[in-house]
Amino acid sequence: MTTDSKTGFATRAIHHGYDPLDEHGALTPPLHLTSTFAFDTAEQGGRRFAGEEAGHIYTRISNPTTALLEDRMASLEGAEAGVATASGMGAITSVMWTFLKAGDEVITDKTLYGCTFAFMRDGLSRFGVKVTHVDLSDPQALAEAISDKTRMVYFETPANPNMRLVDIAAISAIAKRHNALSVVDNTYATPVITRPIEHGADIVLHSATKYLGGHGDLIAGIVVGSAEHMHEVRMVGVKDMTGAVLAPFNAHLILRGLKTLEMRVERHAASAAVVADFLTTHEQVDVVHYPGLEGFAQRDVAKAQMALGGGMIAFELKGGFQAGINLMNRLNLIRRAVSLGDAETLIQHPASMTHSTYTAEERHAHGISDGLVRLSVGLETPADIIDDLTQALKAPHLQSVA
Ligand code: 4LM
Repeated sequence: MTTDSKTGFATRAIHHGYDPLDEHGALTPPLHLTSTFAFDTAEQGGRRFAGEEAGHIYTRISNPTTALLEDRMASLEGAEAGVATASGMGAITSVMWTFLKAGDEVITDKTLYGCTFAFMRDGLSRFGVKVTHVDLSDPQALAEAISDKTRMVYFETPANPNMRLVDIAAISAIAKRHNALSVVDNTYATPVITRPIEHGADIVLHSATKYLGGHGDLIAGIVVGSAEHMHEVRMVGVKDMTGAVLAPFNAHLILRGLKTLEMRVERHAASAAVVADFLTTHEQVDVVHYPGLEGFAQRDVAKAQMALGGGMIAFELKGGFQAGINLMNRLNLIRRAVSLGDAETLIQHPASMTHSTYTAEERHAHGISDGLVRLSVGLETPADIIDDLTQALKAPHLQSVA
């Protein structure tokens, strides 16, 4: 179906880029499980390689099932084009290896997902790219740090795991004035809540493993942006530098996930709002970081760029680190697992799990406290999630920990 920007988000998530009548009436888009594509003639193969004729060549470059996902995600993010990748890390590294070279600088926020942080510290730096961490919740700090060498400004909002927000419009405007690309990891918010390109960002990427897939059954990533940038990411970052191409089967599963993205994210956010309210009033809880709370430190930024508070909550217990561990061990319904955005509510401890790639000193310097516990609120009945937290927080050993 041909859709435009006036067509509703959910309608585009279900129909954009596909007409069943083109495929024998098949309501569900076909899954093209093929690694290569036969050419009519040798000359045609030559023309496709030369870029003189459109058409698929080899699935590491493009595939019809994956292309539909790329078009649909571009539509949902308000971008011209997209490139799907084998993982969120594949999306991040493909973008970096496409646009950065030795001598360039990346300015990034202080808080990043653990493996993104490790890639920048141990990967990019080995190849002569300078990585500078700046507190991007303060646009003035970027204005002071940015220079002619800055090729890219990279951030997550909300940031994993502490929920700090970055004002996309303010940061992208400063990047643009210095000819630097602004790249936003929109995994936590999803385009249901925030569409960074509408706020001036150049490139948006996701771990599609999370809300986009939505069912905890695959690993994937996606990048969207201008057609020109995406052509470069495809032909340099994915095809040659990382080879991090998405399997068509996983593209098919993500297309299925996208059909319910809007309603899932709305439900995740509605439940998270109730759970966050519960946590703020609980006597064992010291601090709750959730953008939907009136008392959230960056509530003005949340209101300007987030349609909903999202499904992720970070909190700390009065008993600190050990109380958080004890709470996790007492839970029955809520699963102790990394990842996020699944139907199941998941809890994890960033300092010992997703962010153990930081040293203790780095976590301290980058605002990731040891006592922080992260909750990905799932799609279960909210009262059951709260009941599980209530019984676990009642445990006597939690109360006795000082
Ligand atoms: C986690 N996160 O936090 P792949 N960007 C963000 C992420 O949270 C992640 C990635 C990229 C978690 C994984 C264990 C904001 C991952 C990387 O895992 O490569 O799809 O995405 O629990």
